[in-house]
Amino acid sequence: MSARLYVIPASHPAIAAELMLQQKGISYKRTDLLPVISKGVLRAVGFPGITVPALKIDGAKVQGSRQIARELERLQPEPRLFPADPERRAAVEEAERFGDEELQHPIRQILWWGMKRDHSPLRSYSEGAKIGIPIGLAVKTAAPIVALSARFNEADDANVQRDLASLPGLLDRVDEHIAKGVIGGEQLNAADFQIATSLGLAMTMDDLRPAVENRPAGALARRVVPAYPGQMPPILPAEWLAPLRAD
Ligand SMILES: N[C@@H](CCC(=O)N[C@@H](CS)C(=O)NCC(=O)O)C(=O)O
Repeated sequence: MSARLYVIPASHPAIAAELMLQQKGISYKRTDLLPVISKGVLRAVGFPGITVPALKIDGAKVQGSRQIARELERLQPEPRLFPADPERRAAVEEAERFGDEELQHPIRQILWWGMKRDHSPLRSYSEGAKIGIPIGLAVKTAAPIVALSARFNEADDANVQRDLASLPGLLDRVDEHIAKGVIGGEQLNAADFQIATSLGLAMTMDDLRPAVENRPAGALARRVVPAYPGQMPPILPAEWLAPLRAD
């Protein structure tokens, strides 16, 4: 099987796709892309959409972390990413949907808001990436990329304050999925990868880590992505973090 995964370094759904390839034991090559520039590259290599993860596998082009999970399961059924039992599969698919549609984006918006205030953490998120230019140069010239990414992801004050207010509820739902055994079981499934990578990215941010690390959600993230790249020092206004402290 020949596979090439297109990622943006430290992108949470891209790390989810990479971990799923690894769980399946499928060898792959990785192309690291800078945000914004990624959109043009993905189009140039023939993907219909503009986001990572994007996977070329045996001539097929698959984009989106959930679509990639299904294509990997189709191409190589074992070890399974989705349970065989229909009821358990439905629960995993619902948890995966929650991870993709509800948890993933708030974390992304908070990160870009922070990057907009201070670009310097970008270097830590790009650790080990091969983006075609030295990381130091990329960081020095990152201002327009960060500004465009923040705008593309609507990482404005109002949205980020709303994200922070919703975060305790989202974390409770993760813990409920763990308590029910939908995620966090012996064998990791597609929802584990989808959810734990968002939690892993959240825990790279000093402002968010205390709200995540000491609960089942935090333990799941450490298990699935023990070395998530990146570190963002405290940057959010203290009053915006009140919903997290009250939890
Ligand atoms: N829900 C999609 C989201 C993909 C997505 O938004 N990816 C971001 C990176 S985390 C992206 O490619 N953004 C384009 C950019 O930043 O230029 C998935 O799970 O695949």
